[in-house]
Amino acid sequence: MPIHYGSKKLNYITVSSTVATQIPHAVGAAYSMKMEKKDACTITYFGDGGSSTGDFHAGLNFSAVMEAPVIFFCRNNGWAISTPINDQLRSDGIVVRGKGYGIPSIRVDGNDALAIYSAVYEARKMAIEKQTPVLIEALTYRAGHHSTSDDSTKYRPADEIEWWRDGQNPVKRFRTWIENNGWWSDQVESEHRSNIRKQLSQAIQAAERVEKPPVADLFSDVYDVPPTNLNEQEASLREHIKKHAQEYPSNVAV
Ligand SMILES: Cc1ncc(C[n+]2csc(CCOP(=O)(O)OP(=O)(O)O)c2C)c(N)n1
Repeated sequence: MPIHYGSKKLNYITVSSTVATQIPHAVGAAYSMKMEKKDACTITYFGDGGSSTGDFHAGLNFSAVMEAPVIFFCRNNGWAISTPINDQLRSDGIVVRGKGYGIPSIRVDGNDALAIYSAVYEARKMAIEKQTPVLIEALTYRAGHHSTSDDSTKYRPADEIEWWRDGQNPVKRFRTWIENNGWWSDQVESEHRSNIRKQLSQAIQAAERVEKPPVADLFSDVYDVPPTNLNEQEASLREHIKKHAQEYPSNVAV
């Protein structure tokens, strides 16, 4: 999916759509860093919905007992798609759950960029120096829909969304702060925006010039020996492409 990017170079692991599976992964990776005595920790992000899964509890307990240097970053935005937080838990948010497992835990204003920066900075220091997991609960609100197939006005009032989107907007708040400190102005912003727009349009043009990958790539990279149903699907797709060759680029059938 579009947000499932990753980068080996930047130590950024792709998440999967299965909610919260990244939590035990992060704990395992942190535990291996501990065993290798690396000067590093892992950080994993999830929503309040993620904290309602078994993987969350298993991950927190394992990390506490094994003293793994991992930061659990929970964005509590009040909603797991259309399920409000009150239908998910009766504890005082997520932060108390960390304490229950014996993990240093902190709650921060999730719409305050500087508060988030200093919480994560301190958590990283603590995780590495003290070899401990740390939980951060960022209190915020999901001002957008959950996804393009969700219409959140069906289950919450539009003026509530507007109140958060406008006055509590974290970008707006941070902008006010840098503007008041003399580091930003309308002129700087307009230059910045036109620069970024130029970079984006160049990147889009470059991406559009890249040839589509060959069909074979759809069927490789998962199985060592592809099962018969996959072979049948590949044969059927190739038959379809042959029949409608004019609709596909010439390299696609490779
Ligand atoms: C294990 C699992 N159960 C259910 C789903 C369906 N699902 C997709 S997103 C989601 C809610 C996630 O909540 P949260 O992380 O709070 O995301 P937000 O609504 O804030 O974007 C659910 C239940 C899933 N993808 N994986």
